[in-house]
Amino acid sequence: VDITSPDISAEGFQWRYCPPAEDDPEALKADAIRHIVSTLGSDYARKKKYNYYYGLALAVRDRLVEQWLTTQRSYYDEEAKRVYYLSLEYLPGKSLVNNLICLGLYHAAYRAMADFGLNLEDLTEVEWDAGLGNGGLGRLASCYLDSMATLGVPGYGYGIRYDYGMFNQVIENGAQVEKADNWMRTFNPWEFDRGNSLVEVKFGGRVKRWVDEKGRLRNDWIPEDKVHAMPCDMLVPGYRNKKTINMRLWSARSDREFDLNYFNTGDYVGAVEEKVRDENISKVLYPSEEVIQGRELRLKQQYFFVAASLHDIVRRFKKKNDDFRDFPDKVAIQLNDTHPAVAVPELMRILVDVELVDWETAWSVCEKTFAYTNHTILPEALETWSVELFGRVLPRHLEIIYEINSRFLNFVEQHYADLPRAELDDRKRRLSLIAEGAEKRVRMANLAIVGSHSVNGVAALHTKILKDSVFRDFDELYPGKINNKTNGVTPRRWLRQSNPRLTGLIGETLNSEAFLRDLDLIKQIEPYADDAEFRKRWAEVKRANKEHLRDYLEREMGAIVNIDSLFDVQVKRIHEYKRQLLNVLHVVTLFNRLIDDPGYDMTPRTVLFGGKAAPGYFMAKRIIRLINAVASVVNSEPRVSNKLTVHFMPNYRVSQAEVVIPATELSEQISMAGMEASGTGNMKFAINGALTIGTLDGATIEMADRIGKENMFLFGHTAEGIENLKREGYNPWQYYENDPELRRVLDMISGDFFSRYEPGLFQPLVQSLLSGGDRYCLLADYRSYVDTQDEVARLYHDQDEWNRRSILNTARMGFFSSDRSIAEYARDIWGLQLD
Ligand code: T68
Repeated sequence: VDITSPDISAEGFQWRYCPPAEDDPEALKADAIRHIVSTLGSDYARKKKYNYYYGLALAVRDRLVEQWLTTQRSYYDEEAKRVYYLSLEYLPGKSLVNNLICLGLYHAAYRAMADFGLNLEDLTEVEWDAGLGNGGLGRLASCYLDSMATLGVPGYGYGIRYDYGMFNQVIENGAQVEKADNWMRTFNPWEFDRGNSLVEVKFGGRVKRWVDEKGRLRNDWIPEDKVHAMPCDMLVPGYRNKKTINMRLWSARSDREFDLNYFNTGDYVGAVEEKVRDENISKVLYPSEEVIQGRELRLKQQYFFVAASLHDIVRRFKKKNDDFRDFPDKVAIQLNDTHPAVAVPELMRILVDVELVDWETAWSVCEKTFAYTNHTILPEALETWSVELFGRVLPRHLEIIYEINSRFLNFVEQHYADLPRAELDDRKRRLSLIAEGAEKRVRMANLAIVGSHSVNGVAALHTKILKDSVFRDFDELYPGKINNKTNGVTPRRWLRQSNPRLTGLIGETLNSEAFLRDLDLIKQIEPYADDAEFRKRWAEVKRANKEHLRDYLEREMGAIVNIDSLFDVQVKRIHEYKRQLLNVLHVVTLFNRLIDDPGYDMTPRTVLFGGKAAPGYFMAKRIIRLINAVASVVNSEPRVSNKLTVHFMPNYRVSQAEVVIPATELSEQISMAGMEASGTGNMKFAINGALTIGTLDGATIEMADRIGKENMFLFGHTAEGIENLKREGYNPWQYYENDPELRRVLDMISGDFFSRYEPGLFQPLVQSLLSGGDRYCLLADYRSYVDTQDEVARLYHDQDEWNRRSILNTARMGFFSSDRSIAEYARDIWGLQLD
């Protein structure tokens, strides 16, 4: 490879502007070959991608392990305060390139593979995306681990090693079909299974109460079932800082193998069946974002990983400590949403029942240790469990929750002693950890709030909504407890790895790669927005990324797109509140304009959609069908060809995002204001130079504060505007009747223009917008959206100005690095001093 070549290829930039550090291709080559032979038992003479991917990955892993050991030893010796991130979901995606970059080995590996006649980027096709999460919440957890490692925070991620992660989405006849994600079928080189450090987790049974020899009342949990949790560690390196932390995922292992009774009674098959049932706990990720179904297996998953993790945390604490009052000085536990909230009663159980700490002390330890992050205000996503089910699975924890609640309600009673009785009772009803009603339910959010010293939202608007409405009573009771930590994304993956060309251009211009660890430095490219030569190179990078995506689309789905068209992209989970349907209404509007007036001077557009629908979410699945139906009509209509094409990209996932985002020119962030807690895709696009068309929602608002409204395309009602609209009695029909362009689009969709062979197919969608009341106010924002899209189209004609704004977008995104988020968590919530 000619490293001086002025080419625009990804590698060209990487060679020149990301100076190699530990550049040693020869050592890597030797280690890769050794692993191909000794670990895989394969022949290195056969230049199979498969062998070389694994050989290289294992060679990299050797280096990671070494860093990890030194890092952990030093945290142990320093008795550093540990930060535990408890999350039911992670979305690391692929690891090879990330790990090479973080270790400073990318060039060495590239050259090593080139010497073997292989291309490093091709090898990564062999790697499976680790998709152990649904969407934003899981990907945020992975960005945060990356930032903790990079900032030197002694962090650990705890979660579940699902055998089946997020399903693979295939599109058959325009509809989503789910296929199992069998990621464990092939050997995972990034994982260390620790079969000899199993942790026992109990379920069910009863509580035995007795008085011990010292006269103390004791509560012992006599479980009905036990399952073993096996730790699987995946290492997470920091960026070129020699630090590595880990993500410890638990896998369920039956302990029945050791239960000879079953075999003695001769019921061999019965014994194996029960063993399988136990191991089901970590079998599959629940694929629904934002909607919680109260399934017993889900509660077992939550408790399973919480119990195993707390056991591990307490064990680590006890190695150097014997007084639990010191626990909060040594341990911080962040709860990623309420999914791990059962950690609160579990730590109480360990302290009170097992370690015999008195209740008050134990409770104060809990409060100081835990902190809770909320990710949603959707009412259907606020987790509750029926008391009956909870008590059956976790009898002792239910008792503890009742005790916490009774003490808490006493405190409320005293705190509001001056309030009239009826008002006080109302307040207590709202604050209670138990919702009364036909069926009593445990409110996990209330439990998490009461058991934590910090409750945070994930963007300023979201936090304000938590304080003013969803958790208002708690905000009054505990002033200051609810705080904001605006989300961020890691520039290592979302700039350096996904967009090497842009990274190269910025690196060359600033003559440094320091912006990858301090993203604020990226503002130094701002003056170049007015430099015509720089703008030209900026545009060349975008074009090369578009070509890369074009090739990907052609290869993966046979799609043909016009490289000169505006790449307009909406990729995220399919949900009504995210309003993919509004985007479709715009597409059909453009289609009509082109059909009516073949001479219509339209900016050519390629509209791309991607995202998974929860398998049981009827409306979301119907939206996918509509997108595909519209795509097939639009793409086969000669009168619009070359001006408008639409594609649904199947199986959106981390590795696909890495291809799509750098090639995007227009980022669609069009949720109904007040609904998207933060969004993180919005940040990834803007960092990569896309302009945003969006509502004033989530973190998009804070992006606008920094990028400048004039450099974005903002439209629609604000959160306050939506509130007013609904208060005054929102009537979608009014928009239908008064806007002919809108009416025509809705009539086409309900009138089977896109469903000729399946009459009525899309009526539920139109009905939800009209007779259904349009819960997410698409019609109220339609006109403003379409007009703003027209502005987008006009600006695209002025490529110079477009590129200038694109540069300003990137330059002003420094705040949205997850390093900044993690530094804030460390300072305000975890009580850590960072150097
Ligand atoms: C997302 N939430 C928010 N939830 O929607 C998004 N939920 O605005 C925010 O940027 C992101 O979190 C990070 O803060 C989710 O992704 C889930 O995935 C989920 C999964 C299971 C149950 C409920």
